[in-house]
Amino acid sequence: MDESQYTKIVTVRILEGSATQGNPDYEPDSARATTDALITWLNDDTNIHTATSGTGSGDAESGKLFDSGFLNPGDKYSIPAEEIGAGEHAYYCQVHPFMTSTITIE
Ligand SMILES: [Cu+2]
Repeated sequence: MDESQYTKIVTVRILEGSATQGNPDYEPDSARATTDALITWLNDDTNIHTATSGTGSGDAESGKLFDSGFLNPGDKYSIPAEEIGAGEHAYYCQVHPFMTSTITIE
Protein backbone atom coordinates (compact mmCIF):
# COMPACT_ATOMS: atom_id res chain seq x y z
CA MET A 1 0.00 0.00 0.00
CA ASP A 2 1.54 3.28 -1.15
CA GLU A 3 0.30 5.72 1.48
CA SER A 4 2.22 8.68 0.04
CA GLN A 5 -0.42 9.38 -2.60
CA TYR A 6 -2.99 10.12 0.11
CA THR A 7 -3.21 13.52 1.75
CA LYS A 8 -6.02 12.34 4.01
CA ILE A 9 -5.43 9.36 6.23
CA VAL A 10 -8.03 8.36 8.79
CA THR A 11 -6.48 6.19 11.48
CA VAL A 12 -8.52 3.92 13.72
CA ARG A 13 -6.55 2.62 16.68
CA ILE A 14 -7.24 -0.70 18.33
CA LEU A 15 -6.65 0.28 21.91
CA GLU A 16 -4.63 -1.62 24.45
CA GLY A 17 -7.00 -3.78 26.50
CA SER A 18 -9.46 -4.25 23.62
CA ALA A 19 -9.47 -8.02 24.14
CA THR A 20 -11.33 -7.57 27.42
CA GLN A 21 -15.06 -7.25 26.88
CA GLY A 22 -16.39 -3.90 28.05
CA ASN A 23 -13.16 -2.02 27.44
CA PRO A 24 -12.94 0.66 24.77
CA ASP A 25 -11.74 -1.02 21.57
CA TYR A 26 -11.74 0.80 18.23
CA GLU A 27 -10.92 4.51 18.54
CA PRO A 28 -12.71 6.47 17.27
CA ASP A 29 -15.66 4.17 17.75
CA SER A 30 -17.57 5.76 14.88
CA ALA A 31 -14.96 6.92 12.39
CA ARG A 32 -15.81 9.09 9.39
CA ALA A 33 -13.88 9.51 6.18
CA THR A 34 -14.32 11.08 2.79
CA THR A 35 -14.01 8.96 -0.34
CA ASP A 36 -10.55 10.36 -1.15
CA ALA A 37 -9.09 9.22 2.18
CA LEU A 38 -7.06 6.20 3.10
CA ILE A 39 -8.34 4.33 6.14
CA THR A 40 -5.83 2.64 8.38
CA TRP A 41 -6.42 0.37 11.36
CA LEU A 42 -3.49 0.18 13.75
CA ASN A 43 -3.23 -2.51 16.40
CA ASP A 44 -1.96 -0.78 19.53
CA ASP A 45 -2.88 -3.75 21.69
CA THR A 46 -0.83 -6.75 22.81
CA ASN A 47 -3.39 -9.20 21.38
CA ILE A 48 -4.28 -10.20 17.83
CA HIS A 49 -7.31 -8.45 16.32
CA THR A 50 -9.07 -7.95 13.01
CA ALA A 51 -11.19 -5.23 11.42
CA THR A 52 -13.73 -7.16 9.39
CA SER A 53 -16.75 -5.63 7.67
CA GLY A 54 -20.15 -6.86 8.80
CA THR A 55 -21.99 -7.25 12.06
CA GLY A 56 -20.46 -10.58 13.06
CA SER A 57 -19.47 -14.02 11.86
CA GLY A 58 -23.14 -14.86 11.21
CA ASP A 59 -23.43 -11.97 8.76
CA ALA A 60 -23.54 -13.39 5.22
CA GLU A 61 -21.77 -10.24 4.04
CA SER A 62 -18.98 -10.58 6.60
CA GLY A 63 -15.63 -9.55 5.21
CA LYS A 64 -16.95 -8.66 1.77
CA LEU A 65 -16.14 -4.95 1.95
CA PHE A 66 -12.88 -5.23 3.83
CA ASP A 67 -11.02 -7.59 6.09
CA SER A 68 -7.70 -6.85 7.72
CA GLY A 69 -6.95 -10.47 8.46
CA PHE A 70 -5.12 -11.13 11.71
CA LEU A 71 -3.28 -8.06 12.89
CA ASN A 72 -0.45 -8.80 15.27
CA PRO A 73 0.49 -6.19 17.87
CA GLY A 74 1.87 -3.16 16.03
CA ASP A 75 0.53 -4.26 12.65
CA LYS A 76 -1.66 -2.07 10.50
CA TYR A 77 -4.06 -2.52 7.61
CA SER A 78 -5.01 0.15 5.10
CA ILE A 79 -7.67 0.38 2.41
CA PRO A 80 -8.80 3.32 0.27
CA ALA A 81 -12.20 4.62 1.39
CA GLU A 82 -13.42 4.56 -2.21
CA GLU A 83 -12.93 0.79 -2.31
CA ILE A 84 -15.25 0.41 0.67
CA GLY A 85 -17.84 2.76 -0.77
CA ALA A 86 -20.23 5.33 0.63
CA GLY A 87 -22.42 4.67 3.62
CA GLU A 88 -22.22 3.63 7.23
CA HIS A 89 -20.54 0.24 7.49
CA ALA A 90 -20.46 -1.97 10.54
CA TYR A 91 -17.34 -3.93 11.30
CA TYR A 92 -16.09 -6.19 14.07
CA CYS A 93 -13.17 -8.26 15.30
CA GLN A 94 -13.24 -11.93 14.31
CA VAL A 95 -11.25 -12.88 17.41
CA HIS A 96 -13.40 -10.84 19.80
CA PRO A 97 -16.90 -10.50 18.29
CA PHE A 98 -17.94 -8.10 21.06
CA MET A 99 -15.61 -5.56 19.46
CA THR A 100 -17.92 -3.71 17.09
CA SER A 101 -17.76 -0.32 15.45
CA THR A 102 -18.70 1.60 12.33
CA ILE A 103 -16.88 3.43 9.58
CA THR A 104 -18.84 6.00 7.63
CA ILE A 105 -17.69 6.99 4.15
CA GLU A 106 -19.19 10.22 2.88
CU1 LIG B 1 -10.07 -8.39 18.75
